[in-house]
Amino acid sequence: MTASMDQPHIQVEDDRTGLSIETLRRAMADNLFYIQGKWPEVATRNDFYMALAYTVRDRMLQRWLNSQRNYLRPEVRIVAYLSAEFLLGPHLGNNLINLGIEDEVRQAVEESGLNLQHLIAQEEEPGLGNGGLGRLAACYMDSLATLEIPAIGYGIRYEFGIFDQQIRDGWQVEVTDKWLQHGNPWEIARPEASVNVGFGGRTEGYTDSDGRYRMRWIPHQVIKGIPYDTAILGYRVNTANTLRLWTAEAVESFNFQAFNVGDYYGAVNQKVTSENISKVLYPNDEQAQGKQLRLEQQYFFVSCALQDMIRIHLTAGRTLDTFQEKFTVQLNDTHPSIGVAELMRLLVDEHNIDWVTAWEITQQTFAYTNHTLLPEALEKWPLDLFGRLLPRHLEIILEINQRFLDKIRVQYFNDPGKLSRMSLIDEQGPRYVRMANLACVGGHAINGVAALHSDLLKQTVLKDFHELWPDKIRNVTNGVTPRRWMVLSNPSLALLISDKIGTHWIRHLEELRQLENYLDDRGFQDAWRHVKQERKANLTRLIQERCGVTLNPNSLFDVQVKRLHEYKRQHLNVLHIITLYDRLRQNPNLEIAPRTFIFGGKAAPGYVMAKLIIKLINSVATVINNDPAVQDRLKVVFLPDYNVTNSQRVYPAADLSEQISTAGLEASGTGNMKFSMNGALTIGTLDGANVEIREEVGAENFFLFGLTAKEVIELKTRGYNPWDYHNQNPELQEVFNLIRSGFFSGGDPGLFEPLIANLLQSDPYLLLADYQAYIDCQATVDQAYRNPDHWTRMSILNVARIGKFSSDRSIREYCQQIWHTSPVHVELKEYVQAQA
Ligand code: NBG
Repeated sequence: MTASMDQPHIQVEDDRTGLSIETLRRAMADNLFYIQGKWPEVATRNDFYMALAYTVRDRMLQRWLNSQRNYLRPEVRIVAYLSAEFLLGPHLGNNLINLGIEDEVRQAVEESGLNLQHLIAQEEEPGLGNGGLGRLAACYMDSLATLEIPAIGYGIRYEFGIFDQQIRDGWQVEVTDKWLQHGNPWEIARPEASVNVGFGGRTEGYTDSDGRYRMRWIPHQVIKGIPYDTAILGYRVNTANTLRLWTAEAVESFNFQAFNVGDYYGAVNQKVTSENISKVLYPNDEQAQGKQLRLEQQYFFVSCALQDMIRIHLTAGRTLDTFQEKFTVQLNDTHPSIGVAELMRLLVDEHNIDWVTAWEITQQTFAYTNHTLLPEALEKWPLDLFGRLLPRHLEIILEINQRFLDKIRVQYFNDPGKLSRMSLIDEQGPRYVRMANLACVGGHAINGVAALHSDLLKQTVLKDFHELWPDKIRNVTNGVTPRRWMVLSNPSLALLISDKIGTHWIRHLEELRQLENYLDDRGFQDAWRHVKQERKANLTRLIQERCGVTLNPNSLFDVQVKRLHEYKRQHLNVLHIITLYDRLRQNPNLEIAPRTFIFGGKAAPGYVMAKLIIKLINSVATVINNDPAVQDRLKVVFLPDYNVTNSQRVYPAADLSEQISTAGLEASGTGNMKFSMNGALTIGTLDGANVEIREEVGAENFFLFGLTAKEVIELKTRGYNPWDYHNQNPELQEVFNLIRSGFFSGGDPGLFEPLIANLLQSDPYLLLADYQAYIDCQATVDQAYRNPDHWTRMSILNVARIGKFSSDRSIREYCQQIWHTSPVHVELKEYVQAQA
C-alpha cells in the first residue's frame, strides 16, 4: 500500500520526524548508536528492531502529544475504557500501516542491509489478555483513534502476560511470558503521574470542620501505581490516544527500620509484596477465580484510573459535579466494576460531595459490557475477604444496596424473590458481593456483545434488571479492526481488493460490497484463489517450522483457533476427524477432498478437561499423520502457542472456519469475523455473532448445523440423555470404541476415559445431540470444496458482505447509544510551528 496520507506541514526534515527514505535510514542508525549503544557490526537483530521501533515512535509523537493536549481542553469529552486485559499484539507493523510509511521504512531498512519482515518478527507481543475480551479491547482502541474519539484505555502493565504454551508429548506446558525482558520501546513511564492506592485497614467516623459526620478509610497498606503510556495511533489520522497501564510499586522500596535492626529480608519484603499486584495476568478466561490477588489487581488499576481521571478533570479547570460530562467510563466486563464503589468513595469521602449528587454522577459515568452467560464467569467475592481488603468499599456497597433494595421492596412488594436475586449481596449461603449486580445498578447502560447474546441476557441472567429498567440493556455487536486483521495480516488480499475498489474500504468496511461487481470476473476469481494459495503456503511454512509437519497446501484448510473450552467444542471437531479417518480406513477408495485440520489455543492451566482435549488432538494427529494409508488426504496439526502474532498467519490461510459452540453459550465470538474477512467460509451453529454473520453473507454462503439456543434449552428442560444419541448411531459408537480401545493413546485405554465418560454420562455441551448434524454438514462442505469456482464465489461474497463487523461500526454505536460523544479533530500545525 502506498503512503497517501496528508503529512503535517513540517518545514525542516529532521531525524525525528522526517519521512524520506534517507532520513529514516539515518534516524535508525542514530537510534542504534545513541539509544542501543551499538555499532551495526555488533548489533543484534533485537538492537535493530529497537532502533527501528524508536524511529517509528518518534514519528508518532507529534500526533500523540497533540492528542493528549486535547484531553485537557475543558469541553473535550473522553471515553475511558477500563479493562483488566488489552491483548494488543505487536505494534510495529500496525503503526507503520496507520502512519502510512510502510514502503519508505521497508526501503530504508533494506538500504541498511536488513529485512523489514525479520525486524517485525523480532517484536515480543504484549500478551496482556486471555482471548476475546482482551483482544476486543485492543480492536476498540484502534477504532476509537481512527474515528478521532478522545479516549484513554486503562489497565494493568502485567510483568508477565498470558503464558507461552509449549506442547510436550502432546500435553500443554505453560512457560512464563517474559515479554519485557528485551525492553519495550513503545511505552513511556510517567512516574510524575503516580498515585497511591490503599488496601486493608479500617474505617472510622469523624466530624468535619463544618460539623458534618463523615466516614474515612485508614488503609493498612499503601501501594504506588506508576503509569506507563503507549500511543494508540488511528489509521491515517492525527489522533493518537493513550493506553495507560499501571505498574504496582512499594511507596517505600526499602524499609530502613527493618534494615537497621538486621532484618535484611524484611527490608525489601514490602517492595516484593507490593510489586506482586501487577506481576502476572490470571490465565483464565470465562472462569472467575476467587483469589484475593485478583481483587487486589482489579481495585488497584481502577483506583489508579479514577484518580487519574479526576486529576485530568480538575486540571482542565472543571469541578467534580461535571465529572460525568468530561468522562464516560466503559467497564469491560465486571473486572473493573469495583469502580462504582471507588468513584463514590472518592467523591463522598475525599472530595466532600453529598451522597445523592455523587450517586447521580457515578450512575451517569459508568456503563457495563457483559461478555458471557456462563455462570462460572460471574464474579462474586466472599464478603469477609472483600471487607478485609476494602472495608470502606464494602460499607459503600452495602449502602448502595440498601437504598436500591428499598426501591425494589416498594415496586415489587409481592415478589420477595426479586429482592434476593437483585441484591448486590448473595445471601443464599456464605455471603458474597455480586459484581455484575453492582455494575448493573451503578451505571446507566448495560450491553451484550451480539444480538442473540443481548436477548439471552434479558431473558436469563439480567431478567430482573431488564424488567426494572426496560431501556437499560442494549446490544452492540462486536467488531474487529480491518487494519490489523486484513491490511496487516493479509497484505496480498488487501492489495487485490484495493486494486479493484480503491482503499476507502479500510475505514469504511461496508464498501467491500463493491466486490460483488467482480464476482463473475474470471481474472479476479483466479487472483482471489491465488492469494489464498499464497497465504496457505505461508502458514504451511510456519507449521513446518513449529510442528515439523508438512502440509499439502492444496488440501482444504479446516481451522479451529480459540481458547480451549468445552463449550467451544473442539472435541466435536475431533469426533468428526475420527469419523472421517475411520471411513477412510473402512473404504480406502472413498472420495473426499484432502483436508488439513488445524487447531490452536491455550487452556487455562487448571482446566483439566481442556488440557485433555489438547492431548486428544495431538494423539489423534500423531496416529493420522503417521498412517501411510491416509497420507495425502488427512492431516491434523496443533499449532502451539496460539497468540496474536501467530493468528495473523492463520486467519488468511483458512478455507473453513470452525464456529461450533453449543448454541447460546458463545456470547459473540470475534475470530468468526476475522476468518470471514479473510475469505474463509464458516461451519457453525446459530450462536453469538454467527447468527448475524450468516444474515449478512447469506445463508447459502454459510454452513449451518445444530440445535438452536431455544432447542438447547428445551432439550435440557425435557431431560437430555446422551445415550439416546449414542445408541442409535453406529458410526459414533465406532468412534468412541476407537478412542476407548487405546488406539490413539498407545494402547492405554484409560487416558481419555474422563472425556468419554463425561460425554456419555452428562455431555453438558450437547456434543452427541449435534454430532450427526455436524457430520452431515461437513459432508456438504466437502462437496462444496470440490467445486472450486463455486467455493471461490462464496469466499468472495463472505468478504464483500462482512462490512458490518468492523470495530469502527461497533465504536460508532457505542458513541451514539452509550457514550454520547463525537470526534475531535487533532491539529498538528500549531505545535509544529511553535517549535520551528
Ligand atoms: C468473550 C466471549 C466471546 C466474545 C468476547 C468479546 C470472555 C470472558 N468473553 O464470545 O466468550 O466475543 O468475550 O466480547 O472473554
